[in-house]
Amino acid sequence: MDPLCTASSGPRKKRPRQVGASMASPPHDIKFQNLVLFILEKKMGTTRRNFLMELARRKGFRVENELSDSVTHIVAENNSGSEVLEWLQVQNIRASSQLELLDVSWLIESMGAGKPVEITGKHQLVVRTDYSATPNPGFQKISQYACQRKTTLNNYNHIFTEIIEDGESSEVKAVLNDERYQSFKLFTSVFGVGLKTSEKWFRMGFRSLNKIMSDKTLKFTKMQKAGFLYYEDLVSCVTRAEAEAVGVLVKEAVWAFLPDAFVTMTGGFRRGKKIGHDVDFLITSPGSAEDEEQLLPKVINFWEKKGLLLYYDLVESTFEKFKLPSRQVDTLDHFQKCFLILKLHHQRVDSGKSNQQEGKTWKAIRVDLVMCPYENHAFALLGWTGSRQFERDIRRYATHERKMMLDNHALYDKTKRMFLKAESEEEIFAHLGLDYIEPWERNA
Ligand code: DCT
Ligand code: MG
Ligand code: MG
Repeated sequence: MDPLCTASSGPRKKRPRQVGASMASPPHDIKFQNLVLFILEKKMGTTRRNFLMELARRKGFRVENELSDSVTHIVAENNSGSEVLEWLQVQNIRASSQLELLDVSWLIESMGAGKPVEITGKHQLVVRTDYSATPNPGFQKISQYACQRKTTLNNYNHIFTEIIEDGESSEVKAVLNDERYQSFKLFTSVFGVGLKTSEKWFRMGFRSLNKIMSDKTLKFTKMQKAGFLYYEDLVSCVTRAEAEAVGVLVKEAVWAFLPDAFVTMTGGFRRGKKIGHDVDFLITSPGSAEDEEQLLPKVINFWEKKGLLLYYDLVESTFEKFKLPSRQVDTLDHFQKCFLILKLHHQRVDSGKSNQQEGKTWKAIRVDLVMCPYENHAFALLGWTGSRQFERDIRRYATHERKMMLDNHALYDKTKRMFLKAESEEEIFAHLGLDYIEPWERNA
């Protein structure tokens, strides 16, 4: 049994019965095996800590009495991240960079939800990055920002996504079995179907894609029609070999019209992922603005003539040169872009083996092309490399730690009241006073 309230509080003499009662309570089943919590008593007090520990355990969380190596999340109240780190230092505990420092609001929300809620910036405790003030040189500071951490693909701390992808936790299994969740997952797996449409179909009583597809009363967008038509191909992930083959197609088409253009594979594949849901490319050219504007329409036309174009949506640029970067961390950029489905013919080596449909010699692949002005290419590259979490964090970092504004187009220094130019991602990191993080270390 896991005895409660013994770590730092010591036995309470005044109300022994209350403590004794909780100590005698039966052990609770741990529902979230990959999460090990430690609740900090400092500034919270013994009574509240005991109460929260007991409640969290009842809700299926594993809560340790003492801080150990196995702890993954420290929960504190009225403490900043820096204060928690100082406390750890005094205890002579070396914090691993994987440890999450969270405000008690995260625990309370999680208990309310009956499962660990997604950790967002509002839950994460702020650590001031004043390295000079660190008395213990061996002590490793943890940053709440992914742009100050190196997150490779084999990183161990993907607690939530691990749990979710492998479906190992019983709580997650319950969620996964939920009818509404199942339907939303199924419906949104169709290209062009978002939460709003899923909600509508669910409320109309639909539970399967076949029923939806064969319903005569429903109207589908062009995007959804393509989504249904190429459904099997699009839900099966794009492999790196396929991504490289698409890269050859993209370069061939782009260089036919703009031989000096730079074509870079971005997104998950640039971060070293072996599979993806699409293949993303950034295109830029030092040439004229007119050439730039005409390129994507020409490329589309080129593929259409070759019979490779299954679907496209060309979004025209709304980019304005001296517009301040957006304050929102999740906002979309203004570059010209094209969302496509391309027909990728199977390479000779694997023909016949990987495709299920008899006689089909190609696979439909989702491709994103982004065209940016040459002087913005470093910002666009940083933005389109992701991960989304990394992008959010680096923007938050720029805003809160540097009084700067960063988005996919530019970096603006609010103190100096000027745009900071960059030719490369390294220069953007340098402007932000950050150590450079390689693309394959941005898998936050
Ligand atoms: N991005 C962006 N603006 C958008 C869409 C995406 O800045 N409108 C950024 C965020 C990550 C990157 O571009 C690539 O996006 P995705 O292709 O959606 O994600 P991914 O990381 O490549 O993952 P996947 O392998 O599933 O495609
Ligand atoms: Mg992608
Ligand atoms: Mg994409």
